[in-house]
Amino acid sequence: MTTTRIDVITIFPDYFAPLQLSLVGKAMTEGIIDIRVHDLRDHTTDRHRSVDDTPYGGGPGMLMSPEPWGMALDAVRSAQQAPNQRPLLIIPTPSGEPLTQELAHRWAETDWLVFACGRYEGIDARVAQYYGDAKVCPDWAGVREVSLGNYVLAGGEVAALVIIEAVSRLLPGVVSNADSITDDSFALGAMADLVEGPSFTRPRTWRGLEVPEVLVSGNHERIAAWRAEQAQIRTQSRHLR
Ligand code: JCH
Repeated sequence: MTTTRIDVITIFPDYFAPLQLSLVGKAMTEGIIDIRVHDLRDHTTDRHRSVDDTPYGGGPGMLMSPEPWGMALDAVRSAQQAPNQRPLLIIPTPSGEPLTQELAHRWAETDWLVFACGRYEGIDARVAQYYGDAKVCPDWAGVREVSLGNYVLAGGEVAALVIIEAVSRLLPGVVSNADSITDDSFALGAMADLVEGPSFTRPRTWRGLEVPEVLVSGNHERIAAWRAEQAQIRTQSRHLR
């Protein structure tokens, strides 16, 4: 078993405290993942430890300067003992490729992920350009600019947390075997165009509401057919497909 290495660069390292909890925290304790969080400001050179500047061409807000990012990313890359490993740089941004379960599966197969979490209005575009150029950066596996959806967050930290959680639960040994079988045979193929219907546990009657009779019938063919039908109904009512 090879440990998945994840580096996170941010001006808010405290954002990543919840990674110690629950599923991801346990995976770290067990050595399945190794997450290191770095403060971008440790890679500034000026007295005020500044990381932002005004955008060329004008416009509202500030951008993150490329210099601290270059220093921080190079430091993360060269700190790794295994020089044959190449990190994949993931940059959350509202203009990126939408995160999907397929991407989560692909990145769960990757042994080293580096997250660059921007703030303000994002990071100077040359950072993605530079680390994505295999001619200039042959010791990197490339750059992926990723979006969680069409809404604007205050920075890349929450997006990185979401991606880390989606990837971590796919690593061998993180969730129970029964769960991972469901995920592999069902979620990957089906999730793109079908959501699950409702599910129920005890008690059979709760505040006057009954669990559908079919689910307690013991007839597994009827149950499967009912679930497929409910999935269709919910998928259509949510304006998917
Ligand atoms: C981010 C911001 C105004 C960016 C800074 C870095 C990702 N799906 C998703 N929504 N929002 C993000 C995201 C990721 C990284 C950063 N911001 C804030 C604010 C902008 O206008 C161009 C861009 C937001």
